[in-house]
Amino acid sequence: MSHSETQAVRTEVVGKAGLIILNNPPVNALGLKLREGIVDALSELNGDANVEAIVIYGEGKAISAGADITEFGKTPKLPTLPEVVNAIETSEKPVATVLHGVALGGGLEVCLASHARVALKGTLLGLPEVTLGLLPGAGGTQRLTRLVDLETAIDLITSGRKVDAAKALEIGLVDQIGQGAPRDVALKAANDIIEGDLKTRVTGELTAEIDVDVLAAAQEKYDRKRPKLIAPIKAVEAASHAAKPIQEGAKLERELFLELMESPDRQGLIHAFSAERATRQFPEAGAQPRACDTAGVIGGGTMGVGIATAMLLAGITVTILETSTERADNAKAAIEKNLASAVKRGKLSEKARDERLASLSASADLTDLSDVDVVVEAVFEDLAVKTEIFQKLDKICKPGAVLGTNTSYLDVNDIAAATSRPESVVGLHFFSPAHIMRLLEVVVADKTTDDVVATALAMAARMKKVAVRSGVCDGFIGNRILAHYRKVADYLLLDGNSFEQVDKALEDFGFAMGPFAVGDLAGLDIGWATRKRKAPTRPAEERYVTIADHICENGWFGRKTGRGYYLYGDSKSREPNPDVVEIVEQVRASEGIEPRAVSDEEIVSRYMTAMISEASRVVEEGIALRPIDVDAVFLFGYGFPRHLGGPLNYADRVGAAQLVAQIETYAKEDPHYWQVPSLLQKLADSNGSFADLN
Ligand code: HSC
Repeated sequence: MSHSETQAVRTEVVGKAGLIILNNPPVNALGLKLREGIVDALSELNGDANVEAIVIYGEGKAISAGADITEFGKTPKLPTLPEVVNAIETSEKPVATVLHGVALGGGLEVCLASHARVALKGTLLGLPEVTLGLLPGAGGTQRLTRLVDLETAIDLITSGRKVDAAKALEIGLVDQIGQGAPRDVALKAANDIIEGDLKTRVTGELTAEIDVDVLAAAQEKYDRKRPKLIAPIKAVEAASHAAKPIQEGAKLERELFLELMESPDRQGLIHAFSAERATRQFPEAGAQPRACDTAGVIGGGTMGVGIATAMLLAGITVTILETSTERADNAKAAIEKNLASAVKRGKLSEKARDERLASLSASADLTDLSDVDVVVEAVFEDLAVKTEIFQKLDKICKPGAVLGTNTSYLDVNDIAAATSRPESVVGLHFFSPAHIMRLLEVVVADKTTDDVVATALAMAARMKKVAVRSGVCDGFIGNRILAHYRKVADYLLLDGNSFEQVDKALEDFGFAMGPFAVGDLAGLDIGWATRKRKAPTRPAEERYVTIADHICENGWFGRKTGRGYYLYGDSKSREPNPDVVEIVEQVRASEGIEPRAVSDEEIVSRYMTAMISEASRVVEEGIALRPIDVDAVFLFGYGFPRHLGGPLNYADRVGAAQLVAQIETYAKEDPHYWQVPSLLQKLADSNGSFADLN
């Protein structure tokens, strides 16, 4: 047995087997050290007369998650991944790869260039580059199309979808399913190759069957999609070259990859990927979390039911609490329905569903929460109701229980003050439907202790939520910013644009739905109640648009009543509500407004500038830890277009100086609303960016 070592790649010779062992935690990303190591290892093992077959496998949790994302945007260092992949494919001695954990992007491309692939059960394989605004740039589009049928290849390349090992075997992406530790499977694979039991072949020498109709259908599908993302379209173009000799096709693929590297979509999508992970860095993250194995959820409305479902799905034992046995049973039935739908969608097995249901109980007796680790109160947004519940919980719950409130705007300090243990009280602001939406705002009040915050983080991780730390203010990070920029849509409507034009301009920009359509979906009565609540504190100088109030006075609350800004019939399409058009005209006339419609571009500019302004204040005041936390809130809770990276990532695209200039222009009409936030001004003066503050 011979042995040589580099930091990230080791070789080992066991009998006639030459092993290349990847060891670059946490996910064997193919950074420079790994790329150099693989090329050196191949050369060493090819030169070793004892070696008859070479097998690559990974240590840790995966064979490889692909190219090292942190190297993107920096000067590329040799060898490039396409060169590594080429060295594997052209190796004199046969090379197999053992796949475990995940084989993604460049990680899968290494496997595709190998002469045989053995996957461990449960391995996930995929080319997710499009989700980062890229395409597979190390031969993925060329070799996948040679191994599996074109339709399947195009689907995987353009969707970024992952398949498990069993499916990969079925479609011809891997040759065998292995059992045991990656190292044992690697030794067996080498032996099988030597004995002729595992066939090897050079993928690049196979022929890809290119059907132009399949390519055209895929192009058309992605051309039609809104927002129109360029990565899948370019990926199809790359795949169209797969009938050419491998070196030629791979070169054209690489050129398209490099083109995408320069695109703003790529920057935004990678920022979104990082945002999901960056938010885990809380100042309190190092504290020892308290237990969170059992929970009580108070309130069996949509929110409580969603929260209870999310907890059950995470393996937490839940008691759902309501004011009567009947209501508690209804809530339980609604949770059962959510779990049934998870089974239907293939997210949960029937066995797992039965196990989860066995850990659900419903009660109308608050004392049943005496022994739970965590309570989440999700009742009506009324401070008096909430404080009464917390006073009772204080008497009932065991010492050390975490007491969470799902309030979306009330002062968590006031709620905490209702107890003798404010240190255990934290805001846990879920987004509806809570078992689907990934965002959880963790609202840290003045006295909340670090271990309570760490418990919220641990619970969020268990529920696969994106937890974002927020300070206390009306609406916390998300709803506070929303309350500010949403007014712009009403101002645009009052001043002369139609609500359809505002919606359409913002949908063309990238939002799934414009603000008026969203209002109809959420229920216009919700905004109405908020406006009434805020009326006493509304500054006299603030412009107030009464259109939505008039719509609500007619009992038109949007989709749930069949009409709001739009009319909703049986079909999914929306028709502008002529009565609302009339209301708009009446309000304009009564206020003496001469309608003046602005361009789509200006609609987007005003809306985004308002959003960025309030987001900037939220960072400046320390409500959000960093700009990237604001981005995460909008990406995971408010449907912000992922390719735009979040409001403050988008702000850097526009530039602080330009944003300040826009605010100054708009302020000429409405100096109360349009004010330059001092942080934005500072960035403009110093030529800085929000990215510098992350
Ligand atoms: C690619 O491969 C391009 C190639 O086609 C061609 C390029 C060559 C062209 C050259 C032309 C000249 N890199 O998510 P987690 C980190 S594009 C660096 O928390 P999980 C992650 O940030 C790539 N780091 O764990 C985190 O760091 P932190 C295509 C990466 O178990 C830590 O690992 N590949 C990384 O929930 C743990 O990650 C993808 O898109 C990477 N590639 O999920 C896969 N991947 O601890 C992206 C992860 O500091 N990755 N990290 O926060 C994933 O989907 C998930 O991370 C996993 C693990 C499913 C791998």
